[in-house]
Amino acid sequence: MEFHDTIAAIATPRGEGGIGIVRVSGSLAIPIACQLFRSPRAVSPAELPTHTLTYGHVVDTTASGERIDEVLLGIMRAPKTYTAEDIVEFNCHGGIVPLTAVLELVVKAGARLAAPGEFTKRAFLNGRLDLAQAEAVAELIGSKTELSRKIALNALEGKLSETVNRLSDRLASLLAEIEASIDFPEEALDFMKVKTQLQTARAIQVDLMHLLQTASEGRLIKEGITVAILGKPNVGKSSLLNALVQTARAIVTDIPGTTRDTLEEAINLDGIALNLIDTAGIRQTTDIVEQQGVQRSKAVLNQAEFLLLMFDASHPLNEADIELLQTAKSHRAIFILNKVDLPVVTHAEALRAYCPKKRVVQTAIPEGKGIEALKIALREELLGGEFVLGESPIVTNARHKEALRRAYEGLNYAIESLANGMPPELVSVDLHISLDSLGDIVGKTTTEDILDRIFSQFCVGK
Ligand SMILES: Nc1nc2c(ncn2[C@@H]2O[C@H](COP(=O)(O)OP(=O)(O)OP(=O)(O)O)[C@@H](O)[C@H]2O)c(=O)[nH]1
Ligand SMILES: [Mg+2]
Repeated sequence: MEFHDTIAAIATPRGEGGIGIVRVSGSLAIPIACQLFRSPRAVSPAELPTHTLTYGHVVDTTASGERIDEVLLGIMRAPKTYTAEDIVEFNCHGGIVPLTAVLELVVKAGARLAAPGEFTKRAFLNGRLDLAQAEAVAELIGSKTELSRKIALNALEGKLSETVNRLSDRLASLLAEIEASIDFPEEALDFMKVKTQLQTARAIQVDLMHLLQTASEGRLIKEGITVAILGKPNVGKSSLLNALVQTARAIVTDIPGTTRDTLEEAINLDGIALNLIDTAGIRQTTDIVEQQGVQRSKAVLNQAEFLLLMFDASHPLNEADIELLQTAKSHRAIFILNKVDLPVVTHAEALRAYCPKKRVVQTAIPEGKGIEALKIALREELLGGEFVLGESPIVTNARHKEALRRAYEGLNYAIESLANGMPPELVSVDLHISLDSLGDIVGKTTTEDILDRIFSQFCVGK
């Protein structure tokens, strides 16, 4: 097998830190430690118990015998290690010079530099993690919010793989049953039997659909979403941005046309990364700078994934308001009726008359009124009402989504064929496609180049 050589890398980020780790995995890991490590008690790493840390020095035994760094040596013997191979970790001082010096000695002693993600790839090839779990390692490292961390950890612990494997098992038994009737053609004509198979296939399809549907929430949690605040001048857009980011980020004045350019700020809404955009108030204007701002607002209107459309309760709706209300129909949006602390001229009903289905949240920003309600409404709109992160897995990875989609499609064809009394050979072909696609997620049927592509996106040392 290709991975019988010993690999090494600096496993901590480049830069200065309290400690930095040179990680070595493979059959030479412990012999290399024996060659380079000296402890005051003169114990050889070969004699050290597994999963222990030992104080000592890394010494350049090839040349002067010079001490290179003062370290703690971590010894972890196979198979209960990250890669399921012998691992040693030199916990050095966290600077690039000592770390590189130690790494060079390790390489001189017989290890080779690890490619990005190669430790995790070994964990996968040695059967310690399946592919979905291995990918969760990268997602955990890259997670930007608490929620994405939880979902990644969930997947790393195998929750997604379990669900996928259960679906695979059900598909495989159905497939076995259908293939059995290839050899016994009279069974394919057994109407009751086909009916039961059809029911089984449909039940699997429903569960597959549920898992696939989590992908839109998954993408949202992983990548975040762009939310734009739009409205006529002076309705309170910048005040809202400031209230949501909890700092005086945007300039607020009572002069209409204060905001001239779009302004972006990232916030974390209960685990969803929001990229909030404040825009220039939309109106007809002769001011050249403001005209450009209005152009940008209109571009944002078309690009943002979600809109917060603001209206002023203390004024009647004007032309700009009505234009916004009309464009809102084709966008995901919440209406905000602001300034309800002033005598109210425009009521929520007036907004609903244009878009009966959109939510209306009433706010008085200087008093903080309605801000919490808006956050709740936004979370519900983005994630769907009853979203709670429970035990069930969420699909956050585009590759998994695509594989699930193929699995769903294959099953769908199989169901059509079954329903139309097609021969079992035909049904079987589509079921195989579906089953293989599920296998791709956990890496049962994944090709070498796809594996390479997945692991090359990891950082070196992981
Ligand atoms: N009474 C009251 N005044 C508000 C409220 N929200 C904002 N204001 C005031 O309305 C004025 C305009 O607020 P901004 O946040 O600058 O409005 P804007 O929509 O960003 O305006 P432009 O940038 O000009 O498009 C300021 O004087 C705010 O203090 C509210 O809920 N009630
Ligand atoms: Mg503004």
